[in-house]
Amino acid sequence: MTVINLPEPEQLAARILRGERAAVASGLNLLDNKRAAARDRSARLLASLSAEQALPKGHLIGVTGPPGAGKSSLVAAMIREWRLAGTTVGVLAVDPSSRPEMGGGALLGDRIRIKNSSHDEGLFIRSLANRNQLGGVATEVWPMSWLMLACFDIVLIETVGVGQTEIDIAEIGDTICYVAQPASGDTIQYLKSGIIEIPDIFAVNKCDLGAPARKTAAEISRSAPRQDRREAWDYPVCLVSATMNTGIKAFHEHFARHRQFLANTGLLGKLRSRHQSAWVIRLLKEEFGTFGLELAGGRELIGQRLSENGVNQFAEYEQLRKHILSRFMSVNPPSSPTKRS
Ligand SMILES: Nc1nc2c(ncn2[C@@H]2O[C@H](COP(=O)(O)OP(=O)(O)OP(=O)(O)O)[C@@H](O)[C@H]2O)c(=O)[nH]1
Ligand SMILES: [Mg+2]
Repeated sequence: MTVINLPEPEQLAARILRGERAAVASGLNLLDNKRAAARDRSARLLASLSAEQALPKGHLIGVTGPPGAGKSSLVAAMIREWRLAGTTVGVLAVDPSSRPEMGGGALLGDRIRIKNSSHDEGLFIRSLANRNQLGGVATEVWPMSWLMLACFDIVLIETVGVGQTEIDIAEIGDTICYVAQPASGDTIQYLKSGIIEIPDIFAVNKCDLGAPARKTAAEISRSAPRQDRREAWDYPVCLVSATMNTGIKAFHEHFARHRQFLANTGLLGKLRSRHQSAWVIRLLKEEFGTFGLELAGGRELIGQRLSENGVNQFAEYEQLRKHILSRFMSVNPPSSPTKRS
């Protein structure tokens, strides 16, 4: 029998914080490991990472939009800008839709395209293709993003916008960008739905197509939330072309501007705290249902607790989980199974 010497999660955390790519990869594998034996190690890794960084300085960006809008091409163009400026970037490419015709190929293709700027220590890409969306992408993507935030300046999550995913991504990212394409039915649908409220930055890609792109941008500008909806943020709608590299610089600068806006207004801390409560609640609900959530004190109390300064969300989650389990055991101890009627 081979004995594999796994690194202690605390040591792994230290290496991740030093920016070691191999450690980032092992850490993500550990978080992705659903076996019971990995649970405790994952929890220790996350607890020790967030003990070091209560509010990671990095910028967590979500990019979403309909299939084929050019998200991956645009992400690749943005990465070039960031890397030129010496900014390090981690990417999580998520395709929760399990589109059978794609077979994960779309993301692999994306990886190759992004690889243009690879062999680069400052860029790390992890693909999460064909996920079972049970519980939503947010449950697994949040801890992974948190891990990557420990060592990259920018962590970018790319998802395909299919309704629920947009809502999920809004519960993760500091800044959300929606990529539209000219004259697309998806974009019209999007404009009609309530989720137009979600993004902070809009891009209409493929502006090399001319008039249809300008028309779509005008439609989005008309539908985008007004300035006063979220403090003083002005919701830019950018005409860009990822393949022609048009408008990328101006588009790309809005991300740093939004990050600055969040920091200046104090929204960043609030947003992260809201996102961490959403994650804990979502996970507990997925595992134990509404009854379990109530046993842990209910949404409101959990939210309050997690918004307190210095609370380690991952440790808190583990504690709440243990608490619920012990309550379940006392309600229904294993030695006296209830009879089925
Ligand atoms: N004309 C034009 N085509 C573009 C532009 N950007 C991307 N494309 C093309 O649009 C197609 C889709 O681009 P992707 O970057 O794969 O789009 P995506 O949104 O990531 O697609 P999925 O991952 O499948 O949802 C490709 O054939 C690109 O070459 C652009 O600026 N102009
Ligand atoms: Mg893509």
